[in-house]
Amino acid sequence: RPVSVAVVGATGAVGVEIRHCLEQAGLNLCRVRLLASPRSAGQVVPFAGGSLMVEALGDDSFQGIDYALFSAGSGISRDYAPRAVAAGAVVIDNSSAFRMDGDIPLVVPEVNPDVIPARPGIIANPNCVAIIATVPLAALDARHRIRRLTIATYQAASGAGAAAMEELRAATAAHLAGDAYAPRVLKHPYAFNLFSHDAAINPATGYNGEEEKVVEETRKILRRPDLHIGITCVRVPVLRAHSMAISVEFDEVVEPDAVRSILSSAPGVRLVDDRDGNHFPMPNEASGQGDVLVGRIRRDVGDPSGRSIALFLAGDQLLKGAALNAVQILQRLVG
Ligand code: A2P
Ligand code: 11C
Repeated sequence: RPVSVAVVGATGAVGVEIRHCLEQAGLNLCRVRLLASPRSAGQVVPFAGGSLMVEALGDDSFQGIDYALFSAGSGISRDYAPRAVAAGAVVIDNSSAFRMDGDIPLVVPEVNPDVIPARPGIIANPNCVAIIATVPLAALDARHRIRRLTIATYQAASGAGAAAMEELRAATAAHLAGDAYAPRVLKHPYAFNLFSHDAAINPATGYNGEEEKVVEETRKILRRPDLHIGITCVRVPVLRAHSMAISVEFDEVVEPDAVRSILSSAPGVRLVDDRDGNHFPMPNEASGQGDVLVGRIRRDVGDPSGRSIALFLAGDQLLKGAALNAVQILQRLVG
């Protein structure tokens, strides 16, 4: 049957991509409501060959809506997702508001679609790093149990929103012109620089909020609450794809060729592992792609036990890391 969908945060970096993914998802849509702040109300945007007007989010936004996709930050999700559910909608929430609640499913469709209940209320879309990492890691863990992960991220501006992407463009243009640029969105100079992720540091542990989310969410998605994960998250001057170096320690010695073979048929993964051409995953090639690019598969010789494999991967933060994953969840729900 035709379904009605609302997009909350429809003008944001992720919201724009949700619109594009909805256009391409092959769903039978009878109604699409685009919701944002009052600042954007009245804006007309193209959609599926026609146009739609952005409306201000309000109490009556969810009447007659079957599915509501939220991407306007945790505060808006906390306030409005329960109201959307009360109005009869199923919520797919891209914020971190509900992800670690025990009764809220945290879903990557290639990894754990079975946790979607028959009658869902809120379904959480995971953190972008957790999604991009778990797509290949789940395929490996299913064949050879993973014991420990050591992750270094190279995160794009898009994870901090449309304004941060604009800041990267503006700061780079100013730098090239020899002009001064005072950072407005992110704290540090962004052009030709990189810095520790902008989430606040937990003074007790020294880990920042992004690192903590990735650890907790990866354990929940993989159903491995015991998994040891060390992580350092860094923001790099890339527009929209996150990259990661991951060392995967298995319970047993696993050959790099076995890892390559598993990943070559893993859903949502594309191998980019050309040693002769020195061609491996890059954020510019991951941008606009639904698949996670994985390569540089080799033994991690830093682990003398021989049980560790090193990987490098890149995935589009706005697509698989956010909008596409949310729309893929919607496709599963609609069936
Ligand atoms: P708006 O564009 O009207 O500010 P991003 O993560 O790229 O910064 O996007 C955030 C999204 O959340 C935008 O669509 C933004 O709308 C929306 N948003 C921000 N504040 C509110 C609010 N108070 N009510 C509804 N939507 C909001
Ligand atoms: C980033 N991953 O790249 C963050 C943004 O948990 O949804 C998204 C934060 C989240 O900065």
